Amino acid sequence: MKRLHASLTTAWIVLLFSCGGNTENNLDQSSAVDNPIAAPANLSYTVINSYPHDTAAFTQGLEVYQNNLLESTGLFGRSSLRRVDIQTGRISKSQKLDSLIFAEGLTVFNDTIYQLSWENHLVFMYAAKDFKPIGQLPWTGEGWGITHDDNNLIISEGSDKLYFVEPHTLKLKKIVSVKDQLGAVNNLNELEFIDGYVYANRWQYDYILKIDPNSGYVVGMINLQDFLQKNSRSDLSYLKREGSTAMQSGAVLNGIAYNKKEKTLFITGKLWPEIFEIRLQ
Ligand SMILES: [Ca+2]
Repeated sequence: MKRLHASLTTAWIVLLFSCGGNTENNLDQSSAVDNPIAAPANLSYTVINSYPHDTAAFTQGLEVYQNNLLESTGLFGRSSLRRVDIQTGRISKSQKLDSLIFAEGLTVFNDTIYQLSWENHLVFMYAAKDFKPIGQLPWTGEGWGITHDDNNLIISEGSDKLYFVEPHTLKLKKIVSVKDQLGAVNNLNELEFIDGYVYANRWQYDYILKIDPNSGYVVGMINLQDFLQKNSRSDLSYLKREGSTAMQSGAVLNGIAYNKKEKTLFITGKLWPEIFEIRLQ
């Protein structure tokens, strides 16, 4: 067992500076002053474990189901639905998708798996116990991430919007715009619903957002930048040997799964060699 501790002290403003290049966050000071939203709290965490992860898995969706991880992997010709043993990373069940489908996020609602596709405008449904296909539903926009609350599926599409939809029909019930003290927060990706809040990966950023699903305000942020630079980032050197870089390969932080029993989060990234288990403090 690898026990590591990461206590985060990096100020929000430092993160914005280091991320840079995001025009939506480059608002001038007067706009920020007019904006009534408080800056997100920096959420401290402890890394309590790391487990092996298939470096061929372009992780798009991750969720705990009956003591296993369910994972959706993307890319054309490599998209799949998997059941993965948490401790060993062993894939106990895997189903390949048609090579023309680029799979995205995944969630389980009432024992039905919902798996998004990126630009195929389809949501695939399977029985969670055996991956038996149940059907598919049309989705007009792009599919990036998906989770659910007690009544709705919640879908992201790479913008600042969260779509709350009825699970059986995907009928739109409401749209929530996500924002922080500097304005709209776009590129929302993989999602996880935990204790009344939506947690979201943001594409190409090394942090996870905690979003109030009623207001859309970002109320907290798990900054994984320092920790990942020290750990998984260096392990991505295997990509270099294959003539690629993490950025060229799209090997970014993506994948959040809540372990209700232990109140911990499993987090990983596309093509990453590890899944980390963290506990929020
Ligand atoms: Ca998830």
